[in-house]
Formats: sequence, structure tokens, C-alpha cells
Amino acid sequence: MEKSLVLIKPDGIKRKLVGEIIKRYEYRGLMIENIKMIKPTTNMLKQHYIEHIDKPFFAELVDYMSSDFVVAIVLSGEHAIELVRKINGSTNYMQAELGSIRGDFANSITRNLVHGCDSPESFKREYDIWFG
Ligand code: YYY
Ligand code: MG
Repeated sequence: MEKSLVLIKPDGIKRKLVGEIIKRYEYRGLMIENIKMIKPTTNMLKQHYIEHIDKPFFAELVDYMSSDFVVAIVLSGEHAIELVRKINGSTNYMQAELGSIRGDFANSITRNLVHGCDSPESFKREYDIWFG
């Protein structure tokens, strides 16, 4: 069994899509191991998105993500990391497959509803940030 770290971003909560989003993970067989709502600090987000620190969108991303509460979730299941990212869909909403969360609901690259970790190493790092 693998674990994945998911965030439902502030737009997911504002648009009342939390239930819809969690349902999609559960329907594909993933189990909720832990879940909480949290208003992240800028510092948490700088650590979370450290790989993007030099990107032009970094400041806007941190501003947006720290603007309100997010839902942090640990999911478990076989191939949980890859499966979550497939359920989430491509980063850019224009390329996101129909049937994925972003493909069905996102209308902005920054406000793209969900985050999923991309490797077992990033799971460990992100778990410590959100649940440590
Ligand atoms: O892992 P994932 O969320 O699909 O994408 P990343 O390439 O790791 O980017 C993280 C986050 O940054 C993305 O979900 C939205 C935001 N972002 C952005 O605002 N503008 C871009 N051109 C690329 C990414
Ligand atoms: Mg990423």
C-alpha cells in the first residue's frame, strides 16, 4: 500500500466541491487515512512548493494558497500517488482530461482545485509539513 498527500485548495472549498472531490478518490478505492482543514502559513507553502521557488508564478501561487483554508488529506491504496494524479488531471486546466477533477471543474492554472504529491519522497516531505 502506498500513501499520497492531497490538498483541496481554497477554490475547492469556496466552490463547495469538497464532497465531489473526495468522492472521486474513494470511488477509485483510495482510503482516507487522515484529514484536516488548515489555513497554511506562507512558510509552510514556501516549503511545500520549494521546487517552484524560482518560477514566475511562485508569489501568486503562495498568495493564493495562503488566502484561506485548505483540506489536507492522506490517502492510501495501491499506486496511490499515480492514481491521485490521474484523478486530479493535468496541471493546466486546458489540457486536463475530461473526467478528471481539473478537466471537469478547473478554469484557471493557479486555481486548479487540488494538489497531489508526485513521489514517495515528496509524500514524506509534504506529510511533515501538513501533519507533522
Ligand atoms: O503537481 P501539479 O500541481 O500538477 O503542478 P506543478 O507543476 O507541481 O505546479 C504546482 C502548482 O503551481 C500548480 O498546481 C498550479 C501552479 N502553477 C501556476 O500557477 N502556473 C503555472 N504556469 C504552473 C503551475
Ligand atoms: Mg507538483
